[in-house]
Amino acid sequence: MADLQAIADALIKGDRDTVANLTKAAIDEGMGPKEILEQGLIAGMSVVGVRFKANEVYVPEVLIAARAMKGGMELLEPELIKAGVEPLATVVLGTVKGDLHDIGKNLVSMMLTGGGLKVVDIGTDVEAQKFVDACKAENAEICAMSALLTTTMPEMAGIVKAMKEAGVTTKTIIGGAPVTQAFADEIDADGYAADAASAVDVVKQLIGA
Ligand code: B1M
Repeated sequence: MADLQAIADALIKGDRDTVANLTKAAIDEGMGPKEILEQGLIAGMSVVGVRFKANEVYVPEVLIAARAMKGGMELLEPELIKAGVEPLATVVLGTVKGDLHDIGKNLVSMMLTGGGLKVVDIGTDVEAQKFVDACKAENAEICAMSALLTTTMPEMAGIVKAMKEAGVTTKTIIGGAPVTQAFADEIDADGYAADAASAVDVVKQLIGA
């Protein structure tokens, strides 16, 4: 009998090969892909998220855990598609115009993926209109923006405004080192997260998951 807790434990340790081997064994045994995803991979990534938020692990450990998760996901994705398992929601994610910082954004992407969400990463230095277009094209539930510079934070206000003007109902979430809840309130963003793990909680709250 495949051991889903062992998949979660290997993911927490960042042991990509073990995650892949155990995931393959579980698939070969005929275990449901949704079960493997939720009780194995997502369960492991959630622990990493909690530890990251508590400063018990740092960026390198999260990156290694995300790589291990990818090792399992590569095998699981075709099974999830075959079984018609949908992601919880689609998130369009990018760093705002004028801003090239992407390490935090990439971490947010990994944690959201680890939380069972589909992430459409539209990159760095992204103009407001591109956020709007991507949210429409992807029929995204969430538009997630990252900014690391005080000079690029105002771009977020422009994106929230452009979404409203375009009649796009996608909810907005913002984050990045200089960004605060007060700023999110000021620009009328729907959510704010201080770190990548909290972004998963806030997105899930916004979609009512
Ligand atoms: Co830049 N840089 N940088 N930089 N850089 C900072 C941000 C700075 C604080 C350094 C400093 O002066 N002390 C400063 C900003 C000052 C300010 O505006 N307040 C700064 C500056 C000034 C600049 C340049 C202007 C420097 C220059 O050229 N004169 C320039 C700007 C370029 C541009 O963007 N147009 C610049 C360039 C660069 C590099 C290219 C060299 C490089 C970026 C490489 C890359 O990203 N690929 C770089 C780096 C690495 C940094 C520091 C050192 C590290 C940033 C980082 O990756 N942190 C940074 C100083 C620092 O933070 N110590 C600095 C690690 C990352 C995991 O954290 O991105 O905060 P962070 O993400 C966190 C949270 O913020 C949150 O979750 C993440 C993980 O928990 N989060 C979200 C992020 N996005 C989120 C979105 C969410 C939710 C949470 O929801 C959607």
